[in-house]
Amino acid sequence: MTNPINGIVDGEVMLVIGSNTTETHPIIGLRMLEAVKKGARLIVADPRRITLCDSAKLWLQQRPGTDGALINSMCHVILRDGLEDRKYIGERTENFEAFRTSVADCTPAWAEQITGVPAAAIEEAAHLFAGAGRAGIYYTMGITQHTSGTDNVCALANLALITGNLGKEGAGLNPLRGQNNVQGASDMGCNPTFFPGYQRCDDPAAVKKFAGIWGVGLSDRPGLMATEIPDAILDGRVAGMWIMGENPILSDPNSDHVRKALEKLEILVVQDIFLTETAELADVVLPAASFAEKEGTFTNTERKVQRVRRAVPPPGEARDDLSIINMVAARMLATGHGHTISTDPVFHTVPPLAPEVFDEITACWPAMAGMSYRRLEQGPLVWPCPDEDHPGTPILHVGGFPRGRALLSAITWEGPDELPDEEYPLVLTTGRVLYQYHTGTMTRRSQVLEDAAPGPYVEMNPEDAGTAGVRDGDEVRASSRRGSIVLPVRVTGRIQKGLVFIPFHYREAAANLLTNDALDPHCKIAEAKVCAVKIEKAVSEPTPISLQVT
Ligand SMILES: Nc1nc2c(c(=O)[nH]1)N[C@H]1C(S)=C(S)[C@@H](COP(=O)(O)OP(=O)(O)OC[C@H]3O[C@@H](n4cnc5c(=O)[nH]c(N)nc54)[C@H](O)[C@@H]3O)O[C@H]1N2
Ligand SMILES: Nc1nc2c(c(=O)[nH]1)N[C@H]1C(S)=C(S)[C@@H](COP(=O)(O)OP(=O)(O)OC[C@H]3O[C@@H](n4cnc5c(=O)[nH]c(N)nc54)[C@H](O)[C@@H]3O)O[C@H]1N2
Ligand SMILES: [Mo]
Repeated sequence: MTNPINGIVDGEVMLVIGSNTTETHPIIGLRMLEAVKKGARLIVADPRRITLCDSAKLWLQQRPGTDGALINSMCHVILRDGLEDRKYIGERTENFEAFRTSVADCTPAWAEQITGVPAAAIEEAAHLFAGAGRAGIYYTMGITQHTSGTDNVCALANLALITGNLGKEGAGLNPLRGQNNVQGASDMGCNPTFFPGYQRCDDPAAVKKFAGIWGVGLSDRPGLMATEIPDAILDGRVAGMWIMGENPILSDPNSDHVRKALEKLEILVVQDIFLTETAELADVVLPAASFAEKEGTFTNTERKVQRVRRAVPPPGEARDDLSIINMVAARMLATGHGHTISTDPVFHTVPPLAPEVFDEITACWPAMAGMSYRRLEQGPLVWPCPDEDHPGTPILHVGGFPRGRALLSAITWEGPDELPDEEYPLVLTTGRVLYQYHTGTMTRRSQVLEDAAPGPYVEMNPEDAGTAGVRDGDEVRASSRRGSIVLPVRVTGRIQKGLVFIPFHYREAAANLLTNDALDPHCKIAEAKVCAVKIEKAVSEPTPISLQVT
């Protein structure tokens, strides 16, 4: 997020697009509702009638995968009606003319054809957004999990920029990050293109810097994205994997393909706090400790770095992730396989502990250089925090951008990879419910949560249910080109005609057996939010009659 969570209440207008905030970020959702109570106007753009729609001034119900057209059209209206912030555009952005040309034909009438949102509603949204002194954008997976995910984010950045909403309170461009420490993981370089702190691994200066710090030779070639690995295994480019804290058998699109790939690996190591579906395939399982059983820091969605303290010891043989990595590294050194890891003599005698790792982070990345455990004991700090006296930076881009001027991008809308046809007439979108977390390895162990959200279902519009000849509560078979599952149907007007929704939490009807693994060409995220499916009444298998002769 460019802006802090507490600042949400200072906004005049909020555009929540592709984020079911009250279910997936309930605390942030509460702040949004508080802002509405204080008079802020809320625009929700979501194909489903999510709970936030009840508090919205305007609900744009676009067809899935059409956000690029919707946002470009809002920008078109803003420029057409002269509502843009000319001073901000002139002083702080570049590439305006190319951008203007790119949205010149994106009229509301054109966008209505693509998105299904009435042209008048697009005009109203554009006027509301551009008319506010402080307008914030909040987006999540409804925007990013598409083959056009990167373009969608760039389009939203354009909208924030031409209205001058980056670098001030109660505004900003705010991706709501999913896990407690996913921001920290990105910051630390859990991405094949970057060293820690977004320093590119193909930048010779960065390679030299990190080779110096770590005392090893480093490749300057970006690695593979997680979503590219299944194909790389199947065509022989990857032979071994060490998976920490992920359950891709259930969480990666096109699960059948993922399973085939993982089964082909020469060696699979899985490090998890539970024996997951993925761990069941592993040659070696390393039992890890949970967040409450270890030391360290987490960086939350607003870039706030906070201390995590061990509250209880890990059970049985479980160890915290850092200790496991240290133990494997020590064994590699002891058995002479250590040539690819650090030559730092200290490493051989004293494996790093969480505070030393933190010191290394602050030495590697200028944006955290001013942080220390000592300062964090006094309270959290928000990066960038470049020196010891720096108070941290809750709002990014006040007065300037790291690259100087912000780049407006010319985005042309392209539709999803797989569209409905005669055989698969419906669009499937997948996502979450309040009471379950992803593949359920953690939440499905809680009886309270299971009671609240006990099983899979598919949400379907009454008209589509009529066409398919199914009634609320019936067991149906949902099939795509990649797989099929059986689950009960929930008939509801919450979802638009032509679209069905399945939460991906449930192994007994795993939504990812159906989803499309087509990737965004830039960031390689899979299109989990759109694929073509059909829904039929499930025909129960006849119970086999035993002909045993006694
Ligand atoms: N309870 C709970 N909370 C969670 C999680 C969880 O598993 N359970 N997971 C966490 C994680 S890691 C993440 S990333 C976040 C995800 O948080 P969200 O992105 O909010 O969750 P989703 O349910 O995946 O999808 C959000 C919305 O996108 C809409 N949508 C679908 N297709 C489109 C489209 O084409 N365009 C637009 N604009 N919207 C579309 C859906 O209707 C849905 O309302 O949640 C985090 N919080
Ligand atoms: N169809 C569809 N698929 C999706 C999505 C979608 O919207 N639709 N969303 C995608 C998104 S945004 C996400 S983030 C992914 C999530 O996908 P995953 O990350 O694969 O899902 P989780 O179930 O959260 O798995 C996390 C694992 O980490 C383990 N774990 C927890 N704490 C620790 C720890 O401290 N150490 C270790 N070693 N392990 C730990 C848990 O037991 C669990 O098995 O799913 C993606 N897949
Ligand atoms: Mo996520």
